[in-house]
Amino acid sequence: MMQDNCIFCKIIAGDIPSATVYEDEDFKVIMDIFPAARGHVIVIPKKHAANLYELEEESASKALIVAKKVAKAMKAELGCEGLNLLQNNGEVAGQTVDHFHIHLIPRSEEDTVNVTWPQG
Ligand code: D5M
Repeated sequence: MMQDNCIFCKIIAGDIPSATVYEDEDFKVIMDIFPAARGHVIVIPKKHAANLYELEEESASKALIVAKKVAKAMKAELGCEGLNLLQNNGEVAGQTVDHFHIHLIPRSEEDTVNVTWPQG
């Protein structure tokens, strides 16, 4: 279940510390160490899957349920006006940690987050 040399597996095992904001049997939500905005967190399934392609369907659906639960709490606590969900797959897409995760990035009028999308 745990993948050798996977930093998120080590966090889930408690071998590396993290600032946990939510945890249940299958998921852990932690503060991102390189936040794009104040309150940026990542939703991590406890069972290792490198990316969306490898993720089991049950984990995929639960990941969004957890993301929604945390998003609502973030809106209430941080008072953010909006939120980006970001999920990278593969180095070319910006994935740096090969353990599936969803970024939740709170947004406000004042922030300077640079979320770029391909322009048509
Ligand atoms: O996002 C990987 C994210 O994982 C990136 O925003 C930094 C974050 N990260 C890396 N190591 C840690 C630790 N130890 N704690 C918390 N957050 C961490 P990606 O979509 O793969 O680029």
